[in-house]
Amino acid sequence: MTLHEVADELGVHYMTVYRYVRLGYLPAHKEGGSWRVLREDVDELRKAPPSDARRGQPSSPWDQRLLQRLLAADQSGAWKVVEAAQSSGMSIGAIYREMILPALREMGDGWHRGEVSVAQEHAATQVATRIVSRLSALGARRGISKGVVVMGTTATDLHTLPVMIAADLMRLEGFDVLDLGSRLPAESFAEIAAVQQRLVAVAVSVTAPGQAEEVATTVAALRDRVDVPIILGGAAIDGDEHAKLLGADMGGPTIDDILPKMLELVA
Ligand code: B12
Repeated sequence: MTLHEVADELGVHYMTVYRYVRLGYLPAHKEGGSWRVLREDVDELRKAPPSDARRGQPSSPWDQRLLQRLLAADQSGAWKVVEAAQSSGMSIGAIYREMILPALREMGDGWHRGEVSVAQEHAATQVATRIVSRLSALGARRGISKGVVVMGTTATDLHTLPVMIAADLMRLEGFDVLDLGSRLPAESFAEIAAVQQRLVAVAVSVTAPGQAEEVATTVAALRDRVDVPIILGGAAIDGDEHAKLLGADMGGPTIDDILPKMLELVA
């Protein structure tokens, strides 16, 4: 259905329907440059209109609304959901933790179950990357730096987005992060870490499974060149013990497992 048809059917103004779409609680996709909505989604909305939707305020969970926009590869709609969350008072840290991370994880689960195609996942990841870049600029923090953290992946891990997000969450706590992205050879990783002033830790992001050997090589190369804690983290790291087995000083799957320890390091 077009947005005009939806508006007629629901008895609301076209702009109201447009806002429903933009704010993420009426799923829509583009056909030939204009929005199309599935009848069943309109029926869903009619069955359970969010009470505050009528006042123009979004009420469906933010992560779900963001996920819908990501899956529709709708960059401006996705950013509008983020802006709406921000104007409702959500902090940048909360936008990462309560919207972006759950939306990406759910998208990954959908892909794993075969419900989200590879192309859809790639397009959604591109939109998410752009959203994170914009959000990152908004989150720039002033004040005294807690020191430098050099962060990247192994030479075999393609997951750049987790590095970007984890780097931003560290920056929000006052660390200066040198973000090396993904697939940097271990020697280059160690070389750049070794010349940092005020280096307080090196963070290796490990998301792709099956990289034990590559992780151990990266940690060993870093050990040769720096004497600060080496931290492993990401979806492929089970916890502190796992990180230590791979030769690191500490680790955990999420940044929040590690941030308190990092803050202790520099206290
Ligand atoms: C986008 C994506 C991709 C993109 C990455 C593009 C990019 N620019 O990043 C592409 C298509 C390349 C990709 C490829 C693959 N992927 Co992928 N991918 C994803 C997806 C959907 C989102 C990733 C993301 O950004 N997540 C959001 C992150 C930020 O969530 P998070 O990990 O919970 O976040 C925390 C950690 O990352 C942590 N963190 C990150 N770095 C560090 C460092 C330190 C020191 C610390 C402490 C913490 C930390 O901080 C975050 C905040 O707390 C996930 C789904 C998911 N559940 O995440 C799958 C996922 C990560 N991929 C997965 C897999 C299996 C693959 C492939 C092997 C698939 C394949 N068969 O080819 C390949 C691996 C390729 C390779 N060699 O790297 C699995 C990994 C499973 C696992 N580790 O056990 C997941 C979980 C999907 C799934 N449910 O199966 N993928």
